[in-house]
Amino acid sequence: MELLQEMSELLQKGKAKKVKALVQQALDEGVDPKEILNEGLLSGMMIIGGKFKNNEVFVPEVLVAARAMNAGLSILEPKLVEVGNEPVGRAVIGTVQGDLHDIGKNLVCMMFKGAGFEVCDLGVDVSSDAFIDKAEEMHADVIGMSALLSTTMCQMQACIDRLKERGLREKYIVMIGGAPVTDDFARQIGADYYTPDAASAAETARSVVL
Ligand code: B1M
Repeated sequence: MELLQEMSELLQKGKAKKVKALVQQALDEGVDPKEILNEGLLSGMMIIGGKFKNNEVFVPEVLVAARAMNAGLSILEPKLVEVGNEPVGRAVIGTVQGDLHDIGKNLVCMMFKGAGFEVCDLGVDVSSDAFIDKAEEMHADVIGMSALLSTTMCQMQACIDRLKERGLREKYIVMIGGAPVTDDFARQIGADYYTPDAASAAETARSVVL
């Protein structure tokens, strides 16, 4: 669809306001929000990711594209999320310490909300104790950690170790994800679940708590 192609191209150029306007236009025209997410926003982000890897674009370009992505997501969120009356469970979700990538984590938060969870989004660069303290405070069922860097994945292990030190490991369902994370890694560090994408994370969490 031409509109989604244009959205993807504007996202790659970091045109946040225009991306936002096109997301609104697509919604007004009745385009399925999931189609807007996958074909308008994520497709553009994936192209930028490939160019970043090949040194065709650099951090500033990626940063503005990411801002445009988040701007688009802010319009899309209410359509992707349909909250019921009673939450099915509670989740604290964040990107681990040292890691500033937030797009995947934002999607995970949205999908959890859409699956009926009350979600506390802790943001990025979240320490182990910050995850645990908030989980304790809100009586969470799930601690969800995202990591995008091979150098920050170890923070997931650190959080699990910290849960053990504080005698709280059995109290929480620990879920992990992010581009470098794998099922093997999850098993290795003793996480409960690895899921490859935001939608399956939310589905898994829902099926575990219900
Ligand atoms: Co970064 N970056 N980055 N970056 N960046 C990557 C991750 C990288 C793979 C690019 C590359 O070289 N090919 C590479 C990591 C290499 C590695 O460690 N293996 C990299 C690097 C090296 C860096 C810097 C070190 C660059 C530098 O400064 N020299 C630096 C680190 C900063 C830091 O965090 N301390 C850096 C900085 C940045 C920006 C700030 C410019 C920007 C982030 C802006 C932002 O997030 N607001 C950025 C971006 C945008 C990327 C790429 C291009 C795109 C990431 C993204 O948002 N993808 C990325 C390349 C890539 O991934 N192809 C790259 C879209 C998003 C929807 O996918 O987050 O994977 P993702 O989420 C997916 C799944 O992984 C899953 O669900 C989502 C799909 O539904 N998921 C979960 C995620 N979390 C989950 C949790 C779950 C379950 C599923 O359960 C709880």
